[in-house]
Amino acid sequence: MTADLKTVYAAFDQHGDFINGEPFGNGHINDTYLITCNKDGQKIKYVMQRINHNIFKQPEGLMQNYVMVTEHIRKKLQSAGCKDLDHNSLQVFNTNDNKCLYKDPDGNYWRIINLVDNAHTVDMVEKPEQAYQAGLTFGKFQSLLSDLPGDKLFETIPDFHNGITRYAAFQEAIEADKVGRASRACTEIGFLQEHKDILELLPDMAAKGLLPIRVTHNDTKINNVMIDDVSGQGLCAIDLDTVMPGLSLFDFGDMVRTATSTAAEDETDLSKMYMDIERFEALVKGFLEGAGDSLIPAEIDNLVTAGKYITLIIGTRFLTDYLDGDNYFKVHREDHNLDRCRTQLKLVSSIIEQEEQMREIVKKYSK
Ligand code: GN1
Ligand code: MG
Repeated sequence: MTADLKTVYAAFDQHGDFINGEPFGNGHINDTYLITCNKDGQKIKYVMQRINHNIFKQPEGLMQNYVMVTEHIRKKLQSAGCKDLDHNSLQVFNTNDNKCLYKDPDGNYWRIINLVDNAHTVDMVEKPEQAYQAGLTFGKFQSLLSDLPGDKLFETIPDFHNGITRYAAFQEAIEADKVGRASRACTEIGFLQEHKDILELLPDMAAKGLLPIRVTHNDTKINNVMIDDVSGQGLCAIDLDTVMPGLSLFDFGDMVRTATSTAAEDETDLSKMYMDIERFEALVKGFLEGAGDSLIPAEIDNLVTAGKYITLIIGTRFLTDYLDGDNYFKVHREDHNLDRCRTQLKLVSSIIEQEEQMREIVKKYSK
């Protein structure tokens, strides 16, 4: 889509004259732009996003969460003595009429947030230290929000990490076979059918009341962590669209998926994709350190399960979207979603193979 970024920007109560805007980041859902402005002779940058309202059906509720969570975090960082809030947290900017969201004449929803300066993201972990930093950052995120009651938050996508409903949608997609692709994905369909029980593990535990409902991020992939350019330290979690009531294990699971894996999510050479045990160790260490005493033993005991659970869910979602004709995730080539599904299934197999060792590591750090 070609949006008139300058006009959208003008709807916000902004600080600086618009210079230009360019596509930014690798998100699969929203359209993200980096806006450069001139403020008193200095160049400043913001992140401007068009929220995909086909997927996030109630952008107002989503933004209520966004503001509540960012303000809560900023207040806590401030009282803990943080000197540079803009470098360590996100902030939502208001429109000229004092709203956190702008609806353009075509019905698109826009927001502007700060760009965390002197920082970057990575799409893949290159060394265990980055897995440690990701774990630490999302662990702290968990702990910073542990006193925010989950019921205050709006559910931006109901049943987002519900393996049972995700599997049902997958079954429907096979039966409908809308675009005639099912025959090209027989192996993957078979794998999912065989491993269906994994998708029931966390819902079963949650239904028994064994796991607390918290405020969780729900999209803790590695490129949603800002990393300081100089120190390499994790600064803050970004992409807060799916922050809502959930299980801490969803967040840890999605980190296992993206911070311990050795290849890109859409790698076609599957021999490159596996769960790296050194990165897993660094991730566990970071997450438990960051979360402090906010986790209960049942959560810690299920960290490994969470890894295979979320990875299988994302694999299921990629395959479902492939079978449906690529309506959900942005794709950049034919069979992109099938390729993505394959890496996830390979990763699930790799986690299953190493489960015992992984459990030993969790034990070592949870003492
Ligand atoms: C989507 O947009 P992005 O890249 O942050 C998706 C996540 C998936 C991820 C897979 C709202 O996240 O759930 O894990 O793609 N977000 C939504 O890369 O569905
Ligand atoms: Mg996202």
